[in-house]
Amino acid sequence: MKIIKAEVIVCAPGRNFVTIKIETDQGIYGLGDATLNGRELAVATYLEKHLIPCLIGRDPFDSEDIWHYFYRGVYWRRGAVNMTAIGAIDMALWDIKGKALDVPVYKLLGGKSRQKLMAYTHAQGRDMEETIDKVAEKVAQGYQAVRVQSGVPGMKDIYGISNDKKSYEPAIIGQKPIEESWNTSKYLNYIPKLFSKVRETFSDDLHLLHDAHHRLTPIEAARLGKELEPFNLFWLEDTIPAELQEGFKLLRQHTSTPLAVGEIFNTIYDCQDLITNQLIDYIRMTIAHGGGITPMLKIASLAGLYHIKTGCHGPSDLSPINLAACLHFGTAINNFGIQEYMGYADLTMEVFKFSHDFKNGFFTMSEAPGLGIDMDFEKAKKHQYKQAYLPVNRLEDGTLHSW
Ligand code: GCO
Ligand code: MG
Repeated sequence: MKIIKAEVIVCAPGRNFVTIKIETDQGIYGLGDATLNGRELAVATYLEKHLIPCLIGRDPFDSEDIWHYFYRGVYWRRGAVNMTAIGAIDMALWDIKGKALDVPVYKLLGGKSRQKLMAYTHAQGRDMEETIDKVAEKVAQGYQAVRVQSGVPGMKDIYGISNDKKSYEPAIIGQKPIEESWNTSKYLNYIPKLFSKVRETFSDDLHLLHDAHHRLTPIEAARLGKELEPFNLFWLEDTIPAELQEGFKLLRQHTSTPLAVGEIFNTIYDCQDLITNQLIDYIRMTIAHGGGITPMLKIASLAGLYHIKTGCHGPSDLSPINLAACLHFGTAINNFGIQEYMGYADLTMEVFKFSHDFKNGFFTMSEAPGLGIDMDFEKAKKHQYKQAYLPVNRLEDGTLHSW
């Protein structure tokens, strides 16, 4: 089998998405998600100008060699743009392999390690009351795991909260990022009170998660982790900036709250020390930004040695193709932990066809060959890309802070 053509589809059904479509001489095509929120065109151009020309003529079954060809072979390594492009190609190759053999991808990765996959969703409110209502809504929908984010008294904009009550979309259309502001002390004073109320309102069995979005110093994160211990979180995510790996040692010594990190990592080298030193409990890298299914299997194997589980990043700013790839991966590996799932806009689901079933907080896999996804290419064309940026974040005195 040979790859004869590949194209990049940039479209915006509900929001911007970048997709690679790889076509073979046997009439089978594969799809891969290449969306890197706010930097979409960099990945699209890298794919079009540099990677696709070298793909033509290759056998899609040689996915391991193709991966190394684009990783080692280009000399320049790592980085979000590079790894997202390689990840999209790898995803599409596994899709082709599954379709060619008429099996779902998970069967090629190790088969069924579980019958269903638990997902967590997001609940967010502007204040404590609204947040509790939102958690109740998600519980009523059957979710057993809910990420809880809330507006903080005395702070105007905050990560994860939608001001217009619609579903949260952090990338704002425009020529420049909008600016948000932040006050760590107000946040740290409020979050334990919020979780105390949430735990008091809901059963002990409800899994609660929280994302600090890289905004704390190690000692601040240690205080938060410690103060949240009585409320028994499933995980506390991205407390300190993820590149500050030394900080995790300090944090880990202070708290038994489980820690999750990795959504901005893109290679095994970003998490190797965190895993081998047992400084985290969940690795949150995702298929699209982590370089594809091929390297993610290796990361899961390394993590498995240390009883660290996966919790793949799965926001609505990655397409349903990435979600499908995460589900195949999560089905096949032993150390699946949980899958993030925020749902998608209706427009998104009109363009992306997704065959896996979701009910009461769990996914079950369809037996469709490949990744079990497809795209309406004609409809996709109707929704044109518009430049959008993630916000930047400043402390109240104007100092630039992590968003
Ligand atoms: C999450 C993430 C997202 C990111 C977003 C950036 O845990 O789902 O933190 O909300 O902010 O994916 O594009
Ligand atoms: Mg996050």
